[in-house]
This record gives sequence, structure tokens and C-alpha cells, in this order.
Amino acid sequence: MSESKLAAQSSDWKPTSCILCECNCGIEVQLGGDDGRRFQRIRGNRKNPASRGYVCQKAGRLDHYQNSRDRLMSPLRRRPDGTFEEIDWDTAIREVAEKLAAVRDEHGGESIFYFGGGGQGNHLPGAYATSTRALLGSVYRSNALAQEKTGEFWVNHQMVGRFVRGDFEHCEVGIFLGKNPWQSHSIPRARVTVREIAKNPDRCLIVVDPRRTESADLADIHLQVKPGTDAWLVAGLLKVLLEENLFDDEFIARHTVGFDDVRPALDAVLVADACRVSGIDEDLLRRTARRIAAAESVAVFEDLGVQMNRHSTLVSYLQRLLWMLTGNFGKLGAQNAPTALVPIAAESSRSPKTTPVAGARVIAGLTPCNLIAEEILTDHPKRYRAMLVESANPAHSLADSASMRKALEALDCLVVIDVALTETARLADYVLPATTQYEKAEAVFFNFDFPENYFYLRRPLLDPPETDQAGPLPEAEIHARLAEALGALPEAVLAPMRAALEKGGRLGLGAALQQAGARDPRLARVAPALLYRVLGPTLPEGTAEGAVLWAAAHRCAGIFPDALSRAGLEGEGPMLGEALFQRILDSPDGMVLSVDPPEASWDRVRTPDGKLHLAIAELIEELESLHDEPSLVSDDFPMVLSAGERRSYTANTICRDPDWRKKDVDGRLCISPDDAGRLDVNEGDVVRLVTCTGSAEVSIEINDRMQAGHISLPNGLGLDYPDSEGHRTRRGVAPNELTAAGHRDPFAGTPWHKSVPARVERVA
Ligand SMILES: Nc1nc2c(c(=O)[nH]1)N[C@H]1C(S)=C(S)[C@@H](COP(=O)(O)OP(=O)(O)OC[C@H]3O[C@@H](n4cnc5c(=O)[nH]c(N)nc54)[C@H](O)[C@@H]3O)O[C@H]1N2
Ligand SMILES: Nc1nc2c(c(=O)[nH]1)N[C@H]1C(S)=C(S)[C@@H](COP(=O)(O)OP(=O)(O)OC[C@H]3O[C@@H](n4cnc5c(=O)[nH]c(N)nc54)[C@H](O)[C@@H]3O)O[C@H]1N2
Ligand code: SF4
Ligand SMILES: [Mo]
Repeated sequence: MSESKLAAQSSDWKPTSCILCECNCGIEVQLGGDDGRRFQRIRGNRKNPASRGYVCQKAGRLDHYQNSRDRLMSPLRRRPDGTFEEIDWDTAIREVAEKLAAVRDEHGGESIFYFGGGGQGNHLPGAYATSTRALLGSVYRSNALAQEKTGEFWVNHQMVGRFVRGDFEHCEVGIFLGKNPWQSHSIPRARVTVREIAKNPDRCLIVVDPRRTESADLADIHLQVKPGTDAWLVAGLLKVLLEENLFDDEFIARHTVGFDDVRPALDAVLVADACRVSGIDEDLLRRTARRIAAAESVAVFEDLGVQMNRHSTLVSYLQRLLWMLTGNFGKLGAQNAPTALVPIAAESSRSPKTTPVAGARVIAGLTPCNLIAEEILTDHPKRYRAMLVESANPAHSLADSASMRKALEALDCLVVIDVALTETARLADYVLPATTQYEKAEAVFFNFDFPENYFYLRRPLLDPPETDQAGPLPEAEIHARLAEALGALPEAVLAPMRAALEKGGRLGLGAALQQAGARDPRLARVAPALLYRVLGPTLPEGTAEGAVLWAAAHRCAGIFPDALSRAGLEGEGPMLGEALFQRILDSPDGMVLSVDPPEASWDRVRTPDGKLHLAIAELIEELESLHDEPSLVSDDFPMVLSAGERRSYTANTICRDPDWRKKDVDGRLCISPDDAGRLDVNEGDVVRLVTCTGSAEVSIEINDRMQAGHISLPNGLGLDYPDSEGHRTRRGVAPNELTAAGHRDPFAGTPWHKSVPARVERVA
């Protein structure tokens, strides 16, 4: 690079977004360093309509992601002795296509499993992977959502028929249930929003968490629940509302069905029991229920503290009863039904309904993560035999890592597409290096805001690295090459599409695609790769990977025309879709996708009668059987471990370099002063943490935010990372060495990572 170009580059602030959590706050980056590739300075981007300049402390450390020493620079192939050799892209693509096609031909495409598709900042790979999967006949897939959100999706589907979201910007009462927004965010400008609720005397912040979190410090009401007992707590709240006649009868009569089916089960709840089990003072519980009932609007956010815990699907259900029975849907500050450019939680008629081996429920098309190893480690003829992993690290992120590793090794073929040599990549037969999220166009499908919703196709800050090796490629390119190697997209198919685009513009291409798709349905299924090949090269510089969004924009315009018009997009039918796609391309800082009045939520309810459905028979049954529950703890394992807390410097396994963490570099185990005293251990001591699955040595932090009997480990640690000489050291404990796949919710199969029975032993 010339010196002047370098100088110009380093002084420019370039817009992009942070990729360390699903908020994807808009940032601006100044590049610099010897090669012009370092993230020299980073600040919030005020022009981003969702984050408006907001960032948390993590964004400033993104150079550790972009300039990681674990970066992959060449496709890798496993040798018979287990080591890797570098190969060129042509060989890699040909052999991967051949190997996967051979599995398909011998055992059927159903035996090829797809995991991942995007992390916190990149969802375009998953969209392009649909082409590869279609060509391979792969139908089963999963990703991290199937170890957190699928129970919630399932309940939403039954009760509302679609996804809903709480509006914390406008709510009077905001409830965070098993969620610590101060550290984990998940709503735009989380700290500002939470502080605003807390400091306004007319509003009320309620936090339900066994720890006194930073969010709890701000809360008007902190319900310091005993770990794993939220079902009792929320059932208790519902019973108080029923007893004290605090439900919104008019709303119930007008907008809901099924109340009579739920009522007896709620009536049977004993408030005193609920309080005893959950450890909450009855007076506080009653005051909380009254505050909720009195509010003009209530927004609720449930997250991993309950979703990765006992009775998670039941809690998702009871939580919804709480706001439905108090009339908190379809108004400002309550629950609403946001638009989405791409609906991630939608149920598809084409998805399998159960897993092939265990017959477990598949929700939103996703195999429960806790079942994946079980679906491989068997001689069942329908087992998964090959796997394509993209932008995910299941050997680290899924329950019981030891059995997950065994399962990945048992596959006939494992292919991993990643930027780094991860725990999962090390087990692969082929590793395909991807460009980073700052070297290609990227976007996520995690914007669920209401009344305004947003979208952001961001452009690359950097070219892919110059290297003597084969060099990384964007996933769109990898999937297009795989599609070609699998026999799709010959020039005979592409040429007429290019001609149609040239002659009739994008709408001309759309018409040609539709015609060709009607003649050959297989073509429709490789549309993402086809769009990348045909439309991609015609898009503005740096946006080629956004080609697949053209189809998404048209779909979105068909579903939400009014919401898009209210956001100032003009046109009808296909013209509106074009206007949306054009705005996506023309918005380097992100864009407002849609604007809704709260009433719009009612039009989006997708139950057959347009009402909210209060009764889910299976979950009413579970509510009725709550009192028979055995205790979580035992003599062997007297403590409850939350395995995977979000802290100020954790971000799943996106940043591998431990030095990216400014604090808590080793990820200590937090323990209450009481327990530390009982065990006679001191701050920083190394202890042995034991669960039924495994044990690990870890240093402790004595922390008065913890309640006695509860211990907590951070998420995303236990990665090894090379120093400048290439020597690898591991920092912290990988939480899933300690978790068990069988510890899971009976409905959704989601894990109980937040309540792992455990014990702490002193190390001599
Ligand atoms: N800093 C940071 N932020 C992140 C991430 C990250 O890795 N680091 N990851 C992102 C991702 S992928 C996700 S899914 C979200 C998750 O965001 P959160 O769900 O907020 O994250 P956690 O810290 O895992 O769990 C939330 C809280 O649950 C509490 N908890 C534990 N047991 C119980 C219980 O029995 N009942 C209740 N009510 N609470 C309990 C914990 O004490 C913790 O404070 O965060 C996102 N944001
Ligand atoms: N015990 C326990 N386990 C947990 C959790 C917990 O709380 N406790 N939390 C769970 C949750 S909520 C989540 S979301 C999961 C997350 O777990 P996973 O979904 O498995 O993924 P991540 O750890 O986020 O890893 C993302 C991967 O993407 C790679 N990557 C980054 N950028 C790119 C790119 O541009 N292209 C490609 N191809 N790859 C890229 C990174 O190198 C990394 O390997 O972990 C889960 N596991
Ligand atoms: S980690 Fe912080 S800066 Fe980055 S997207 Fe999340 S909230 Fe925003
Ligand atoms: Mo997550």
C-alpha cells in the first residue's frame, strides 16, 4: 500500500459495527499500524439509528478479533496422522464437495448436519449456506438458538403465532428475568435505557436474579431468587394477581382465549410454597405483583438465567401469562410484534418435526443442541454422519464437550468454515478460512425493535489479507464455489440471468429467476449463490455479499408494506421491495427499516382466531406437578453452579486472545463470602470444581453479589491461544467440560447450564 493511501486510511473514521454481542452497536474505526490494518481508535457512531453513538467497553478491544494470532490463512486438510496440511482452494472445494456428495449418495442428504451460520455479528453466511445445504439434501440443522431461545419460540408460536418483544424504551415497568442487561445488553443502548427506567420515580425496574447483579443494583425491586426456582416465583406472582383480583378482565375477555383452562392450575398454586421454594419474601412478592398490575405498561425480557434452567419452557409460558393477563400486548411500552427483514424464529412447513434418532422435538427447524452428540454417537441408520460447521464452535459451546468432541471425531466428514483455528476446527477433516467480519459486507438478522426497527448492511473496512497462502474468502464465495463444484450454476444457467439483469434490471432478473425456478425447482433453492454470482458483481463496491438480501427485501416488503411505508419507503409491490433493497445498499451507517403504531401488533398475531392463546395443556400439566420436584442439590453436589455468566470482557468465543480482557483475565469462579468461609478458602485460591461430568481447577473470587450455595463461572473461557513464539496456553475454564447433555428441558431440549449441581474442593 502506498504511503499516502495509508495515511489517508488511518485518518478516516470508517463506519461499521461491533460484533461482540447481538446489539451490533454502530461504531467508527480509525485504521493504522505498520500495515494499516490495526484498529487504532474506535468510537460509537452517532449516525447509526439503533445505537445512536452508544457503545460499551468491549467495542474498544475489537483489534484483538481482527488481528488475532489464531487467524486461518489457508484451507487445511487433515492428514492420516492427524496433523493438518495447507491446500489450495481448488483442491479444498473439490474435495469437500466430493466428500459431502459421497455421504449424500450413500446415506441420503438427511445424514449431513449443518451447525451455525452466524455468531453475534454475521448472519449472511447462513443465508448462503442454504444453497450448499439444498444441493446436498441436508435438512437437519442447528445453532446456538437451540440452546437458549427455542423454548421461548415454541411458547410464542402457540400463544401468539409469532415472535414478540418487550419495549423497554417506553415501558412503565421493566422486568428482567434471568437477564443482566448491564453486562449482556441485548436491547439497544442497554445501560442508558435501564438507567432511565431506574431513575424515573414513576417507572419501576424489576430484576429477577440469584446474584445481586449490576442491573439489580439499579433496580427498584430485586427478587433474589434461589437458582433454578423461577417457575415457582412467577407462578406465585400469577397467584397473587388472581387472588387479589388484579387481572385485566376486559383485555382477557376481548383479546384472549383459554383463560378458563389455565385458571384452576393458577388457583392451585400456594403463594407461601412459591415463596419458600424461590426464597422470596411473601410481602415483597405481593408488592411486586401489585406494581405490575398497576402499571400502564409492562415490558419483560427473559434470558439465559431462566432459558438455560429448570422448567425453562414453563417459565417462558408463565412469563407470558403475566403480561397477557395484565393486558400488556399491542401497546407502547408493552410486548409488541416487530417486523423482521429475515424471520429467524419462523416455523417452516419444510422443516423436519423431530430428530431422526431420538425423535426429539425440532423447533424453528433446529435440532436441540443437547441432542446433537446423541444423534451421532449411535449405530442407528439415520444418524448424522457428516457435518458442516460455520461460524460456530460447538466443541466448546455445547453441553458436555468431551462427548461433543467424541461425536465430531466419529463423523465420516467434518468441515469447518471459520476465521480461527477453534476447538471445533481442530477436529475437522477440512477447515476453510473465512475473511473476518471487517473484510466483507456483513449483517445480522437480530433486530427486533419496536416501534422502530432497524437493519444494517455494513461494508468492509479492509481488503482480505495479502498472503503467500491461498488466503481467506468470504462465505458467499465459498458457498458459490461449493455450489458450482456440486454441479449447480453452470454458465448455461448464469448467462441468461445476467442477460435478464442487464436488460430488465433487478426486477427483470427476478422475473427470469421465477420463470426458471418454475421449470426447475432446484434452481430456486440455490438462489442465494446464484444471486451472489449474478447480482453481486453489479452492486456498489463492498456490498457484493449483500446480494442475498435482495430476495429478503422483497419478501419483507410483501409482509410488512405499511410498516416500510411509514419508514419513508416509497412504492408498492415489487417497487417497494426494490426501494427497501436500495435503501439497504445506500445506508452505510445503518437504516430505519420500519415504523409501527402499537396496533400493528394485533394484525400480526398469527393464531387462527387472532387472539392470544392462554392455555398450553402440556405446560399447565407441568405447572401442576411442580410441587413434586426433588431438590437440585445433594450431599455429593451441595452447590448450584451457573456455568456461563456474561461479564465485562466475555464474548462467547469470538475473541480468542485472553489479553483482550482488561479485567478478570482468568475468568474466576465467583463464590459468596459465606461459602468461602465455610470452605476456608481465600480470594485467588485455586479450588477444584466438580460436577457429575467433570472437574476443573479454577481460582476464586469472593463476591458479595453471590448468594450462599450459588457459584458462577464466566462464559467463553478456556480457549488456548499462542504467544508470539507459538506456544499455546489456556486461560480459564471451558464451562461445558462440566455440563451434561442429559440436563435439559423436556419440551425444547434446552440445557440447564445455569443450575449445574456442583461441589468445590480445596486443593492442597
Ligand atoms: N458481555 C457479554 N455480553 C453478551 C454475551 C457475552 O458473551 N458477553 N453474549 C451474548 C449472548 S450470545 C447472549 S445469549 C446474551 C445472554 O445474556 P444474559 O442472559 O443476560 O447472560 P448470563 O450472564 O448468561 O445470564 C443472565 C443472568 O442469569 C442469572 N441466573 C443464573 N441462574 C438464574 C436463575 O436460576 N434464575 C434467574 N432468574 N437468573 C439466573 C445470572 O446470575 C446472570 O446474571 O448475552 C449477550 N451479550
Ligand atoms: N455452558 C454454557 N454454554 C454456553 C452458554 C452458556 O451460557 N453456558 N451460552 C451459549 C450461547 S447463548 C451461545 S450464543 C453460544 C455461542 O456459541 P457458538 O454459536 O458455538 O459460537 P461462538 O462461541 O460465538 O463462536 C463464534 C465462532 O465464529 C467465528 N467467527 C467470527 N467471525 C467469523 C466470520 O466472519 N466467519 C466465520 N465463518 N466465522 C467467524 C469465531 O472464530 C468463532 O469460532 O454459546 C453457548 N454455550
Ligand atoms: S458488545 Fe457492547 S459495543 Fe459491542 S455490540 Fe454489544 S453493547 Fe454494543
Ligand atoms: Mo446466545
